[in-house]
Amino acid sequence: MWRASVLTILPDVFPGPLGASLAGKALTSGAWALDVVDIRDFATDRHRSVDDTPAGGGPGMVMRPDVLGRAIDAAATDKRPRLLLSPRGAPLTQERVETLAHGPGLVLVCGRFEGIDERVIAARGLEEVSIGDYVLSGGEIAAMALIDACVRLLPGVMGAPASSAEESFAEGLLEYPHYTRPQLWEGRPIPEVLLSGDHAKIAAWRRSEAERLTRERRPDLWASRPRGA
Ligand code: JD8
Repeated sequence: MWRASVLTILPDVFPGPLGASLAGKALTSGAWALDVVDIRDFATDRHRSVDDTPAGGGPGMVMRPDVLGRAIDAAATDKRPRLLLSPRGAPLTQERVETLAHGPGLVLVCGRFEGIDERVIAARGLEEVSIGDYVLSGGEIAAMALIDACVRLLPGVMGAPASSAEESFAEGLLEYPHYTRPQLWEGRPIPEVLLSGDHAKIAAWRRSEAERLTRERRPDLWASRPRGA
């Protein structure tokens, strides 16, 4: 079974939103598993310390390599990828998410404070990944985002298995606009083509809207969208 092991000093925040909706039902029904490891359980002093002052001085605190190393050794004896959520990591992509969802699962290390001791990254073979160019206060929310992105791709988790291949993102496009009833809301109608019953025409309209939105909002995605071989 696909398994995410999350190492954190905030174990109470999990499963959080991963316990709700389709991911939550799939968790309850055993389609995937979540282990939450409290890093503090691997501290050895009376105060259960996980952090210490930065070598060389400077602000904040740094997570200790000895405590984190023991937590990783206890959580991960298998060959799952070990990722460290970090703002300096490689940007996470849908392509990477698909690769990770096809594998055995993940070991995710969530840092806090100023970050973690550099030596533990090398010694435990952690690969740094980032969920985007903005600064969070720790890795937990990033870990949840990554797990959510993977779990929704697992067989039997999403409602409609056909829809992921069709998703605009797979084609390097943003989503087309969606509408539902009422047909007229606050003076705004649903585009007439969507009420026509002409499925070829609807598909063509959606495609052209997805392309227009991608050109306008994400010229970077538009320039590098996948083209048929
Ligand atoms: C983990 C500590 C905060 C980071 C000083 C205080 C991911 N895309 C992302 N943005 N931010 C994170 C992230 C931030 C984290 C930690 C992930 C652990 N912080 C630190 C360095 C600068 N602040 C992230 N994935």
